[in-house]
Amino acid sequence: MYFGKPRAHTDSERVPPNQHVTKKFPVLHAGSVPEYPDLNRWNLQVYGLVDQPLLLSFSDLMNYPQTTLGNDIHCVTGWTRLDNEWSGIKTKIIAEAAGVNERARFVMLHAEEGWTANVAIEDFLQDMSLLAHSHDGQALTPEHGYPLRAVFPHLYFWKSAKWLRGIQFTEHNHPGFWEKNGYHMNGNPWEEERFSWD
Ligand SMILES: Nc1nc2c(c(=O)[nH]1)N[C@H]1C(S)=C(S)[C@@H](COP(=O)(O)O)O[C@H]1N2
Ligand SMILES: [Mo]
Repeated sequence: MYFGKPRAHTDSERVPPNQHVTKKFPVLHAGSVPEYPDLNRWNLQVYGLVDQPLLLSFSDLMNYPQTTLGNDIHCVTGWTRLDNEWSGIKTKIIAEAAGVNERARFVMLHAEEGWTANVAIEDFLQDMSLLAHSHDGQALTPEHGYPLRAVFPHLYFWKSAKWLRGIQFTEHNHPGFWEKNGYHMNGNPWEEERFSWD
């Protein structure tokens, strides 16, 4: 037997149960990849239980303080991609700008083609949660959500809506697209909240 090989240093404590690490960046979504020939016609709507609904252009967003954060992506289908770098605006900055009402307990993320994902307000406001326009130093590619996607590092990646167009603050928890199809309302990878019956 050969004992000389040092034990591999792993990132296993960063990998949630039943996930495997990949270096690839798979593309996963329902529907088609939207095209934006003119970014001036893109906007982001912030509405629902807020004092000041917002209609933000891309340059409005870029005028908010910018943050770059590292995180790990955990897809519910089983892959984990470590050490992603995202740049964008912290979600809590947008929530503050809109003056979120204290009755708001949930957030519905609205993407192109009516795709939605729901998150609890604590998850939305978490310090690491971002509205990201860049990944690993480059503008998002069309497949990965150009021009703007949500990033919730502590939840399964399906909650991280690509092609984000609306943020709606609500009192009650409504299921989004995958949640209506059996995915979990919360989606915490450390608790393996994959499906509604988990
Ligand atoms: N608008 C939109 N966002 C979406 C989805 C989608 O179908 N539509 N799929 C989600 C799922 S299931 C995953 S795993 C991630 C995949 O992101 P990626 O393609 O950048 O890896 O996007 C999430 N965001
Ligand atoms: Mo996914």
